[in-house]
Amino acid sequence: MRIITPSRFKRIVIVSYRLPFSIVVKGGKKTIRRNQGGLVSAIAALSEKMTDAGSTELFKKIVWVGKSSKKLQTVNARRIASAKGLSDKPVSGVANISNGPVSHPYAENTIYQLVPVAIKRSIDEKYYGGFCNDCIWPLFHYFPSLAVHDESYFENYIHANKLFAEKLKTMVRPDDFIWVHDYHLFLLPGFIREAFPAATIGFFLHIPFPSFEIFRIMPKHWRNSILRGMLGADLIGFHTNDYSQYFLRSVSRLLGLETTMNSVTADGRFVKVDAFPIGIDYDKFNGAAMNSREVKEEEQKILSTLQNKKLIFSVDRLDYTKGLVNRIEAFEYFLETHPQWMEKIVFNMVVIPSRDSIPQYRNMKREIEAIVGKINGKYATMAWRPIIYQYKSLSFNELVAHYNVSHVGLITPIRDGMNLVAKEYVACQVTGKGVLILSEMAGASSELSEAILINPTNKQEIATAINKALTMSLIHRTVLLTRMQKHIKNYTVFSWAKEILAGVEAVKKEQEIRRVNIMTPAIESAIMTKFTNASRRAIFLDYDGTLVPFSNIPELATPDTPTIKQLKALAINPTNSVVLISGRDKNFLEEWFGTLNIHLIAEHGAFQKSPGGDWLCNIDPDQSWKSTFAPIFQRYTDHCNGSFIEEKFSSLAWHYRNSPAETGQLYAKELKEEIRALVAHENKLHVLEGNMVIELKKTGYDKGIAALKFVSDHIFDFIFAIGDDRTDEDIFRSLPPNAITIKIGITSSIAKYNLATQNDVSRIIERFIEKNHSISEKSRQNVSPDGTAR
Ligand code: GDG
Repeated sequence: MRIITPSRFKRIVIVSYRLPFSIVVKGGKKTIRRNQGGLVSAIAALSEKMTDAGSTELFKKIVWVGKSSKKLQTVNARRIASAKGLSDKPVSGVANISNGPVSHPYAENTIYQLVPVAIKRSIDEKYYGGFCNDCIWPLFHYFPSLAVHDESYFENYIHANKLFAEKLKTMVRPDDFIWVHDYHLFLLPGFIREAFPAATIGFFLHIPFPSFEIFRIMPKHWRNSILRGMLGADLIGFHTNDYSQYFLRSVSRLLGLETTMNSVTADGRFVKVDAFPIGIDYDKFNGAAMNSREVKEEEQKILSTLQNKKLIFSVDRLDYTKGLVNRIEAFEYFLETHPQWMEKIVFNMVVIPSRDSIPQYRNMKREIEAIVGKINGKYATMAWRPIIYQYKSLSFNELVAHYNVSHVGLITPIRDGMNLVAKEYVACQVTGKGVLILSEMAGASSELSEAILINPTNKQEIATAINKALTMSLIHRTVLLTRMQKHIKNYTVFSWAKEILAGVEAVKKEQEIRRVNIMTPAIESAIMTKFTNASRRAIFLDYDGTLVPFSNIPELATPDTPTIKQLKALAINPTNSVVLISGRDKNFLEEWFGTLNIHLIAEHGAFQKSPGGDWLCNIDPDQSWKSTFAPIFQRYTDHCNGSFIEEKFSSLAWHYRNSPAETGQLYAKELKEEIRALVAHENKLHVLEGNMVIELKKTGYDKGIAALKFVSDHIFDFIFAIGDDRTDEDIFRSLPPNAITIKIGITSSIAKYNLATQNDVSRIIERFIEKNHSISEKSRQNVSPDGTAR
């Protein structure tokens, strides 16, 4: 993919729950330490290494908005003495503003402007501890039974998101790219959009987005607010295609919005939804494994304790999503079923301390310790302890050393958004040529298909995989690693960030093309003036969704008396040519409008009739094609509840307006593809996509062709067209540039203006009618008593 250097933005404003560093107090001395974790590592890498000219500037001054901590404020106030760039090591830095935004030289030549958001402890407990950790985290990782649904959690979640929004309101600039991260801030894009309709907002979710059946478990007002909040962004990114499809499905099913494979239109705004799998700074890990003296020293330490035994390594945060207990049990099962590896294998399991003040996590830690103790007690010999369990963090050098010397990377989360450890493990394989065993439930498995993929709850599978990894030939291991390394070297964290920036830039352009231009009173008045000043007017009116509300049962959508009266009144002026242009068949139009002084165009232009004239057919009357396609349409009707077929002279239409939104859309896509493939090689038939309808019709005519022909046959100085359907886009496109085209509904269109609802149509026609009266009045006054013009 071509990466475009973003030019639209002057600043990146990152918003995440946590700021990227915290204060560490050791021996009375305070230092600043970069926080662990995927996001911080990713952004730090970007700021340190982005080499592309445009992006470098952008990443040299990052504004980061996050929750403030008491300690951080104290340190700022005391102005810690300076030191140089900050990598993983604790280093002190300069905090140059004690109150409000804080600048900090975080990495060489990079200024991080830190904007703390103050969140009271009582709110944070229910917001972060409650809603984020006890509801979203378990639910989105497919542990619904652990999810707590407490209304006060959600209230505090809204409150905290608003605090972030308030802070942003004080500092956002029009040329900022506001990049909101993760599940702590689902509502924030919506709040920012409300305050700054033109803002450029990206949202990235680092954890999985669950399937619709899991997501819908949340109370209706929570889940709808979350979706609406996310849709405030211009671009919504996930790690995998599955997550983005699950999100779109939820949007379609719960909000009823029409979606495509990678976009949705929300409140008339085009929103891009796509997969952007996060990568790592490959060269940093690979380079350290290859060349770093410190890493080599760490490796020696590990190897000296190993005494030629094979090493299995894992590192994760203490969390029930990581499959820690299952993993240990699987290792025990491996020992039981593969006794030949006794005393020849060591499982080095590092667990990073996390949330261990929470009882659930404390219990998990105890459970792990107990089971490790049990296994070691059962199998250990004087010379061998099967599991080395460490509950601590590793330095970068230690981490790389562990990755590089281990023969197997055993990464088995029950669910994981991506899992960067898997990628880092692969990047660090420079000497040992280890094998990656990876859970198929980690996002990373979509990319690392050369790993041995396992089901993390199946100990038999894991045990077999360990044995396979340990007995794999060097050539086989090298081939697999080389392929994976090629991929992660190519798609790094830098590519990830650049693609997101380029993506958001592209969305903005797309939005400009599809911009919704809402009819204001001033525009409406200008149209009325043009109407009055014109001497020959063509007025195109669509029927369903325009003259009458869109109905689930087309037969019931008949015009009421006021509408008929309006049409009569509008057509009374001989300088107005009123054209009712519809997809309906001619019998329907004849029945309701046949006696009016208006033009009728039926079946999208297949038939037409002038006032008082006969119906003319514009198409070849052959009907034989229908026998091929009717059975296909019928098959879809049988499978998709609520759908039905409408047969017209010129077409077959399959309506899904009464089907469940998502099912209807899915079948519509399939039907469209199936019949498109069948008609691809001949030019007699054409597939048309309307509002909740797929129509197969003869080629050579459409509403656009009919409208254009109509205006070409006469001379008009006022051309007006209004419609709600996709087929009306043909009219808008084909009419001359001076035509006034109006789309009903706040959705993107090539029409010049958008009218909010169908209810507004009768008001506009009424105003035309009023102008009619004043025009006739004027012409009456301009005519002498003898009938000649004055
Ligand atoms: C989310 C999603 C997604 C960990 N311990 C140490 C250490 N780390 C570094 C690793 C890695 C990062 O932290 C952890 O990466 P994960 O991928 O596991 O991500 P999380 O931050 O837990 O969470 C996850 C990620 O966001 C990115 O989008 O992949 O699915 O849950 O970089 O190396 N680094 C050092 N010592 C440690 O002890 N030096």
